[in-house]
Amino acid sequence: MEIKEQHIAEVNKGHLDGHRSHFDFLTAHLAKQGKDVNAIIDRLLEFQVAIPSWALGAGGTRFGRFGFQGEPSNLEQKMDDVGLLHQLTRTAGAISLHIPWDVPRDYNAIKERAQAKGIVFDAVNSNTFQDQADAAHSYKFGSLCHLDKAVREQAIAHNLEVIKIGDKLGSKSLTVWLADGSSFPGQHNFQTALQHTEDSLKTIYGQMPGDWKLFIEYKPYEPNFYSTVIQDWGTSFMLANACGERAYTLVDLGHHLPNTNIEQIVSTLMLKGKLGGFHFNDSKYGDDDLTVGSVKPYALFLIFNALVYGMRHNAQNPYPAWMIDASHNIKDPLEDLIQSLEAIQEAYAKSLLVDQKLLEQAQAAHDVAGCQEILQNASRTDVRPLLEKARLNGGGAIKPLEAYRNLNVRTQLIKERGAHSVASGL
Ligand code: RM4
Ligand code: MN
Ligand code: MN
Repeated sequence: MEIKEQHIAEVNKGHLDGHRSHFDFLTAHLAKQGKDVNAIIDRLLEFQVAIPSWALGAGGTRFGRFGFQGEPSNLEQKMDDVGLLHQLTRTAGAISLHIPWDVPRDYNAIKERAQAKGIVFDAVNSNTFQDQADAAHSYKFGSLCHLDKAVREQAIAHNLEVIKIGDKLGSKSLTVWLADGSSFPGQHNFQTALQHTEDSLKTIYGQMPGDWKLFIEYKPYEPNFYSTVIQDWGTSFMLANACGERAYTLVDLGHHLPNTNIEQIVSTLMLKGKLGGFHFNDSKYGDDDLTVGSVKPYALFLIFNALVYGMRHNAQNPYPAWMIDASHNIKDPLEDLIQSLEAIQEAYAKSLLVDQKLLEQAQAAHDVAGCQEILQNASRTDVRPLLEKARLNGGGAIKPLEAYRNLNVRTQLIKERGAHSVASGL
């Protein structure tokens, strides 16, 4: 299915007046504060977030999965879904493939499809947390950390294969998330597990093409419940340093114990030039993979504030690879992704409003209340008219979720794909 430009323009019509009056009001207000609204709108349009290929179907929990009608059942259809998201929001111009869930069959056709939709291939993700039917060895007791060399070699070979696949599509980075760890005390020798992981990652890194980056993701627990080999940013950072210049830490918002100060982690990593990638989601308890901004929008704003500062001041840090990493248990995946994209843009726009000079002055004067005021002034601004304007300029929908519903996208997808299609993924 494709949405015609003219159809988006038609659904936009009903919102144009409202948008204009909100936009003019906000612009006048921000102009008084010396803010360049157009520059913010340009930044918003530049900001593109990758959609992971596994996020287009219904998610699930270990207790079950409730399917969703009209799910994409192959990579082509998943790309079509990302294309629809991008058309409506103008901010989902990339896809991140998970191998072996989404191995392309016809590379040229896939590349052409992506190009036609204005989508690029971002980081590719390896999977050594599930056993594959044709695999000689099991990952039940780990992959890159495994005691048995043959298992480590199989996991290394898989990562190299993933790089090959990504290379054919124009990806330039590999994300490694390991489930490796132990579920019971005494099961692992921590030192051996870490050393094996480091050695395996170095082998992968050593065979990556010269213009590729390696992103090392961390997570404190799950699926293992006693220990995880790469449990925190410090371990990831250490491993990235051990690998080399083009190895980086990847921060996933859900991969922290409750109340962790993620904005501080982001700042530390960017200062050291080691923040390579970022996975968006929200959570209440752990790796809940909820809609971005649905539970802790102020925390998201504070994190964005640190990211924006880093992007401005840390030339030593590469531009991070952004991806949504969420699961949509009981929502239409596309509706959920639209909401996440909106929340990301909102937090980004608000952080662009922070008066960095004033903040610096307030910090120097130890004006603690003043510092908080500056941040809150930005975060309390309703920036949605700026998002709407950015989308309008890019040919997207003023209200993407409403447009998605009014254009009956899901009904159309069900007609095309049927009610019982199932997407690959978790
Ligand atoms: C993990 C992690 C990875 C993602 C898998 C599906 O918890 O967040 O990034 O690839 O889930
Ligand atoms: Mn992740
Ligand atoms: Mn996760």
